Amino acid sequence: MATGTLITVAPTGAESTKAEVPALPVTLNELVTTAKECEALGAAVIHVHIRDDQARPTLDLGRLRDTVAALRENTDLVVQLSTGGAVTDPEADRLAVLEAAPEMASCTMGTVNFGDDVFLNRWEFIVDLHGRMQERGIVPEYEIFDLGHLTALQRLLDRYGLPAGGHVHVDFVMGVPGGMPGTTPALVACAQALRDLPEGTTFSATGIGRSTIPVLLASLSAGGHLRVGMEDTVTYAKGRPVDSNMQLVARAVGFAQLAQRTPLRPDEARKLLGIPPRAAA
Ligand code: KMH
Ligand code: ZN
Repeated sequence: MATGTLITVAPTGAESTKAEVPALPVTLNELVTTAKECEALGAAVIHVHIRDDQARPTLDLGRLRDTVAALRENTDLVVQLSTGGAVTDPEADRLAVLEAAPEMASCTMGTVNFGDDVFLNRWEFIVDLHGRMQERGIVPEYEIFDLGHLTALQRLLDRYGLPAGGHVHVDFVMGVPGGMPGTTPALVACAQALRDLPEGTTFSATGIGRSTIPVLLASLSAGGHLRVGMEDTVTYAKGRPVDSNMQLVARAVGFAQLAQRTPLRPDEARKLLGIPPRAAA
């Protein structure tokens, strides 16, 4: 049973526009400020999507490298780059994200309908991403949008071996229109299915939109960890837009403390996830 709570902040995402969500951090300055404040509140990992000068999603490698460097310089957070990008990003650009050498990167375990779009993750692409992360010592977070993605993960690990660091960590992304619902029964089904994955596999969970709070509570009670942030949640309560990522992290910290599952510090998160300590990296 987990004791501390790993809190990941996903501050930006690729879906919301700055025009519609003015509080979204889209510049490097805004991202670093958000990261520092979220770390001070109790986040240990940051899941990063970046934007260009027009605030559009980009996978520009130079910007990704600058982002990794700036976050490392200004925080102790575990930096997890998104290889999911936006639904329009080509596979080659998504693979090239790894050249920015983050400690961690996301790896989505299957294709899923994504609102009116399709988030395409072919098997061969997943195998390639997994292998490149192994070669580079980048620790994956396996993104699970549907129950079957866990079966795909089992197949991946059986055929191609454990990830860098040897620990398996998954993130249930729930409530995407086209994926699994953000409900307690769905979370319990996923948590149960982890029995077929390597012993010690850990999970975090996030619920998109109005499933945010049900998923947060279900994950804490099932021994899971939390991902929160404006990538997934732009409404704090009915009719009330989110003011900032800090507001969402503060709420998650409050719930974790109520559950007597104190937030993990970044060094504790590295230990949990199989990432070398920063001084030794
Ligand atoms: N933006 C979504 C299409 C990830 O970061 O790896 C994909 C996503 C998953 O957000
Ligand atoms: Zn993402």
